[in-house]
Amino acid sequence: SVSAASPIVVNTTIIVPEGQTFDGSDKTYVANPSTLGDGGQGENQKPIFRLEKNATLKNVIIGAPGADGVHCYGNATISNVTWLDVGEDALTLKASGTVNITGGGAYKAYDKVFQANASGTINIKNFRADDIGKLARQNGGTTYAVNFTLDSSNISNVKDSIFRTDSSSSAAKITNTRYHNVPTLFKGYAAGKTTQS
Ligand code: DGU
Ligand code: CA
Ligand code: CA
Ligand code: CA
Repeated sequence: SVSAASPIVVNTTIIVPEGQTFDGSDKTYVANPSTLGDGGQGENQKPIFRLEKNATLKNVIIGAPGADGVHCYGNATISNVTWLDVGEDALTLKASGTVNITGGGAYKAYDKVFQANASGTINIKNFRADDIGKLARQNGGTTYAVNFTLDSSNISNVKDSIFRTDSSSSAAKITNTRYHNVPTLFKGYAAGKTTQS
């Protein structure tokens, strides 16, 4: 009989240096819960991957526990990355930049999938998400500008909203996307700052 390959247990955060690419070849990576975090809602868990500016992460499956997922310090390219069971959150923008997320998906996120803790842009395209709290959230109470876009995606079973901010200068745009059981697309945005088509 055949069996699935064992996941790769990550004991210390994998750092992708500035400008470099990490290609996971569709292998599954999980956190060591005793060193990175158990993937529950406790804060201050460590990421499985840390991307320095202009790094690329591609063809990676993140299993459980997902700990604090992926941290991006500036511009990043995220291509065909799937979070099977999002941990505390899936990906955080930690320093200003543009993150382009294409393909892949995120499942079982108790709260947030993508978290913006710095100003910038997060573009999400050809993405699948199911059983999540929010697709993306600008850090609560912050007033810098974050632009979120979502295109050609399929989002289902959302508890709160697709995009959420507390900043009157932030904007969000959704195009060509299917939803099922999504109560609210945009939460907290100023008038004129959202578009959907
Ligand atoms: O609003 O706890 O941003 O996970 C406060 C939240 C926030 C965390 C954090 C994170 O600080 O969710 O990156
Ligand atoms: Ca959090
Ligand atoms: Ca989860
Ligand atoms: Ca987090």
